Amino acid sequence: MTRGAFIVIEGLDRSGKSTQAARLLERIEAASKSVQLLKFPDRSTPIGQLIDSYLRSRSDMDDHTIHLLFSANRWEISSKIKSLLESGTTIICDRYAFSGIAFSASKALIEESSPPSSSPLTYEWCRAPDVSLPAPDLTLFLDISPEQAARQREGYGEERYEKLEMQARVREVFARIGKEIGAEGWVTIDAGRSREEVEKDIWEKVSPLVEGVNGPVNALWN
Ligand code: Z5A
Ligand code: MG
Repeated sequence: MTRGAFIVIEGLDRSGKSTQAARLLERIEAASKSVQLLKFPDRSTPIGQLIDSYLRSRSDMDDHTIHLLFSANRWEISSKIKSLLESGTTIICDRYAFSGIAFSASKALIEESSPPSSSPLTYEWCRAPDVSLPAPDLTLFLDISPEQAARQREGYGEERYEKLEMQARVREVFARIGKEIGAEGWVTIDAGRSREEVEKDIWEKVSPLVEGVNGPVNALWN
């Protein structure tokens, strides 16, 4: 018995994740396969609304608290993810736990973290709440330099973390995560090119998984 594939799209801000997630959804639907698009943060839930308010700088929160809320926002949907995969549905997920680590762990090295945290968030601390979530079968990391994203992509700079220094640090933490996951589960895509070129590379990696994946849904970092 095969199950659906769990495909995550990660990347820096404005790297084109949502654009590519929508295109991938269309492609898989066109192949008459069962597929669902998810996005984190999911701003529609009560936890997601707290996160939304924080990201828009309408409220402030301790760095640990907001980190745990991002994780809780994934846990509240984790059993749905597992049952969709087991019922044969492919999931495309626009950001996941890797964003959680990359953004929170980067704050420790950025002086402007607000309000200043008495105990800085380490990489290991940031990873812990997401251990045992459903593990992606493939993560596509859309890579673009923060400078190019800021210069060329609309909407940059509207939310809390969209500052060059922070984004450069986030890119480094993502690189560390990619190394730990390994080449089989983590693919870096050059997102500084046209939408069509990026889409072509993504499809090359995803199309073999769309027919289904063997074996149970793995647990993240277990
Ligand atoms: N965050 C966190 O801290 N902890 C967590 O656990 C999670 C997230 C899950 C909000 O995320 C913030 O939450 C984010 C991380 C943090 N930090 N910040 N800042 P979000 O996913 O809700 O953010 P968003 O508002 O959707 O922005 P985004 O994801 O960064 O954008 P994107 O999806 O990567 O890009 P896009 O919307 O597809 O494209 C941006 C623009 O560029 C748009 O006008 C496109 O038409 C254009 N575009 C796209 N592709 C191209 C190409 N190839 N060429 C030219 N133009 C393009
Ligand atoms: Mg997006």
